[in-house]
Amino acid sequence: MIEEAKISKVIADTYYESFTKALNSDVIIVGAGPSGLVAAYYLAREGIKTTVLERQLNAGGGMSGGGIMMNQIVFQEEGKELLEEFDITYKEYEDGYYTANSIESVSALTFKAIKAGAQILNLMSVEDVIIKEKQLAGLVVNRTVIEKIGLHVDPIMMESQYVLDATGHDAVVVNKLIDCMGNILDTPDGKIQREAAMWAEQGEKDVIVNTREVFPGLFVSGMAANATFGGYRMGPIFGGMLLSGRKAAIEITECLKNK
Ligand code: 48H
Repeated sequence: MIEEAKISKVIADTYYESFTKALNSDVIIVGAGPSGLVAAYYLAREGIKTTVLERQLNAGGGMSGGGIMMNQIVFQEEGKELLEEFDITYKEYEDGYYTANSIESVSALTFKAIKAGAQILNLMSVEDVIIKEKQLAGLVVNRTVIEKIGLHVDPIMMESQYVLDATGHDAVVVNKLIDCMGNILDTPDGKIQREAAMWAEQGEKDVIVNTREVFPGLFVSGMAANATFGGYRMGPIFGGMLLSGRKAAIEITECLKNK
């Protein structure tokens, strides 16, 4: 016999069991776009307790929509090994230009991150940072719907050893950090630099260089890294995003090992 209230109880019990576990993570990744999902996969694969907080209903960030809603995306030579790692079907269009379906790409990244052990909590919006003794110690989180409607409902707090800002163009966590701590970044004026104009080739290089720790406990990846350090944008080519996520995971794993 199927009981209606039992269906609800199953959902509430199992959701809150995993939600409670996520309150203390090794790493919280903010944003389930391509760089965040790739980082989640590589971290979780190492047995690192990884939580991804995503504001939207679905994972994928800016990857799902391809270029102006044509759901194909482009990868360059350097991105090919990650297409293979994630088992994404791709075609070589011309020398050095590979293409894949954006929906399949997002699905593969999401599936592999979860299967590796990462937990993705969707409809969760990061609204503030926890800073203790000049170290990022966690995040302040609210339900997206509460944020959107503008209800006066207090958030909750989640702690982690490291946070990865993978929020794309908005670099939400870095911006919050600066609001709280002033202009403390390793940039000429200590401020966030904002991303530069379109230059795909340079932007793809910049995003790798700019992926790094920006404050004790806080790393940046993907477009958040280029927004932080003034890197160029690159349009719907995604090799750099995937490589950036992997670099962030490798560096965070190293830091956790050395703690
Ligand atoms: C929780 C949040 C919050 C918040 C935002 O934009 P993304 O796809 O990020 P990346 O950096 O992995 O990929 C960038 C790529 O999609 C892109 O935009 C490119 C290549 N642009 C080039 C160009 O020229 O424009 O994903 C970020 C994710 C999204 O899903 C957001 O919903 C989420 O972060 N997010 N999640 N709390 N406060 N803010």
